[in-house]
Amino acid sequence: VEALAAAMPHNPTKPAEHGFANGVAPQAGATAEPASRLPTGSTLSEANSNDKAGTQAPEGVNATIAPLDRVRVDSSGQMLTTNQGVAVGDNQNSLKYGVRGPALLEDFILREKITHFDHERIPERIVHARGSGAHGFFECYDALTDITRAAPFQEKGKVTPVFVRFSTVQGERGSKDTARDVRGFAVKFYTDEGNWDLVGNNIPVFFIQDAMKFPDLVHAVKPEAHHQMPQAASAHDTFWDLVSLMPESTHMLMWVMSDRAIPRSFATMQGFGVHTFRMVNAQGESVFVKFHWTPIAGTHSLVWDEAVKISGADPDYHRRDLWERIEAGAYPEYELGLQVFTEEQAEQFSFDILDATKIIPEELVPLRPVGRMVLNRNPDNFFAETEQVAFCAAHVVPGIDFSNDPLLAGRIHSYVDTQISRLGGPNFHEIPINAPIAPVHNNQRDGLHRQAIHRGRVNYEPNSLAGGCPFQAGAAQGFVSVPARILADEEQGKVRAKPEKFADHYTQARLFFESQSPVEQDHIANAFRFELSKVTVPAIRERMVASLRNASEKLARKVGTGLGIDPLPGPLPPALPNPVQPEVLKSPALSLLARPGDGSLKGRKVAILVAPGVEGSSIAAAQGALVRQGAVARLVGTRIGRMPTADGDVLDADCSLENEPGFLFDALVLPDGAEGVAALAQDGHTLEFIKDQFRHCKTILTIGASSALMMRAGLPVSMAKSHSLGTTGLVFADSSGVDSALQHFMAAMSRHRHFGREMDPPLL
Ligand code: HDE
Repeated sequence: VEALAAAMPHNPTKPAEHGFANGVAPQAGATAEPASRLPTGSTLSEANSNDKAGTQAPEGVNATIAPLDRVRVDSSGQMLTTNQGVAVGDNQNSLKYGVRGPALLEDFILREKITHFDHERIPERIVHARGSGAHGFFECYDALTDITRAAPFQEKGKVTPVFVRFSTVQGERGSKDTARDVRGFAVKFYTDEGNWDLVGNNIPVFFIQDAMKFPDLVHAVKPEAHHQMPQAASAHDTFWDLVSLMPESTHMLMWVMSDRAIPRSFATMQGFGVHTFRMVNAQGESVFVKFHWTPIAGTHSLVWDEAVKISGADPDYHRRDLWERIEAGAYPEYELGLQVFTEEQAEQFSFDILDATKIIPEELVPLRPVGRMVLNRNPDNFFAETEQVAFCAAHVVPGIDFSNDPLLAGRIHSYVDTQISRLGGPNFHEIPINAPIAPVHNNQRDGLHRQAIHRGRVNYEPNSLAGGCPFQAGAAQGFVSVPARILADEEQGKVRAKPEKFADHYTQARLFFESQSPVEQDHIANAFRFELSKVTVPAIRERMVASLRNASEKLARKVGTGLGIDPLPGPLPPALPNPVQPEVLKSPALSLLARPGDGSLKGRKVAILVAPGVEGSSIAAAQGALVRQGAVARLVGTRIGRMPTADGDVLDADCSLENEPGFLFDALVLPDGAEGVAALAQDGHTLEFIKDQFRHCKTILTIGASSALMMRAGLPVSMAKSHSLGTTGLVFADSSGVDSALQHFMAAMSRHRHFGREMDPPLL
């Protein structure tokens, strides 16, 4: 404490607060030096060069650590106290008049404890309630000063700390992670010129074109108003009623019915800013941009049957995956890419760039990679960080600006508004996770829970009594809006209407569907079938199929057949019968398969089944090889604990067939050893385990005696054996050939799934 007091002369208990480095207060009336709280030189050491950008943050380190240290609490070795710092002598018994007598009102210790407890919950977010967060950093590949003066892009290798929150949209705070849903992908950049929030999703388009419809959309997709069901699911009447009446949602429906809506991991999904934004350079020149995050691990998703099962066995599946990847050093990493285009280009496009239901195909405007983001640190406290973080689409910094997208306009209003009630007043920007690294000085004062103690009598501007401080930054440093022209709209005056191209609801829905691989198309059709089969009103199902006919006859027919709708209803009359010819009819970049990633096994989970009497040496070889590749290889036993192997060793199973079922793993190793295999065959969980792995098209290595397990599970072993090793994702080995089989197994694993095995309905 003494050392701290010496370093922080002004207020030893609240150092470095509210923008003054080292806690030193300004002299009354003087101009405060704007102090950056970033570590000296926000560009990290060139000594850590890598082939991408020349710089890399040291593992496990990022620049938000130091600023948040001032509020971190570590109670180890400390005495228990009240919130007033009074030591508590007895934390077990309330104060009573005699051991059997009444509790006394004067027990301020009990009352403080219970009162605090009574208020420990805050309202959950109205959407995106379920979320998981991580700290990290963004590193710029090259200076982007030609197009923007935004702080993170000013220097090659510049590092900006970030906090990211991933979320589902529909479900409540405690709902399952693997619901079919859009995922939020919200990034807070703590730039040295203020906070910039890129509050995006894992899907680049949205259901609606205008903020006016957002409350209706959310009401319709949330659990139904009368009985609050279903939780975290869009498969119900009110959602499909609304969207079938709102064809502008068709493109988005294609994405949410695709496997994008059931990602394997937050580390394997893309992120998008969705709206068109602007970037502005120091000369005030602006270009339009779309923001894309691309996962280095590739885009990978679950299959529906797997997602449903996971939601029962591990509702925290994505949260756990994110946490464990970071703890294990398999840091999720994403590349930021920009689609940059001019207003003149935008005017020529067949679609309107202000319409959030449209993408710009990458074949039309290619992605320009500009930096990478690494998530390398788990939060210390879920509530303080992940729950209290407040993102806002309006938080931009000089160099970033908005377009006139009417959906974005509504968002610019909504976030702070909702946070005022969720976080209990207008001062939530002072909560540590929300506080910018850049200093904050203004005359906004007071309000609930104000933390800053502003000095002096001046709380207005202009003033002479405080030397005019805080003073306006002016155009050179301050935020200046782009003086955008509004094209040809001057004569229209105020209208409640949309541009004509907004009415083309189907061209890009078709583009998306046509750009998918056959497997992905099947999954989209199956998802429509599943969701609509849960709709109880036949007219809603039929209207949806009628609408789909405008996007794809093939899809509509498949969905109709799956729902027993025969003959198909006539197509819904489109709002724009003759839309402009699109530039691109097929965009391979829209397929999940287009981004297989680096093929790394880092963070992938492999089950090695064990029972007393399995052969130990091949298991050790498999575990060692997988761990060396960064995979998580777990011994899944008929029970947990130690068990002898056939070759005189001892294995320690850290999970069991019962507590970690097969669908929680990315791949499977089945052991050799007659006695152990016989024990596994006795347990019905083993066969379920294998069937799920097979059904979900995962890679399976079968060693020696375990072939019997495959037969017993009813798998077409002879078919698989006749294929060359690995092409079906089923690899067989006898104990002598384990090493080469392992190489095939790991190569097959890097392809994630083997959809050639998929059957609808499944034969097993
Ligand atoms: Fe949001 N959205 N949104 N949204 N949104 C919220 O803000 C809203 C939209 C997104 O992890 C809310 O603090 C409106 C698009 C994410 O904390 C709320 C409209 C996109 C998150 C809100 C949209 C998003 C939110 C709820 C239509 C992708 C979670 C709690 C005009 C670009 C952030 C909160 C987090 C959260 C409003 C549409 C992304 C109510 C009015 C499009 C990732 O303010």
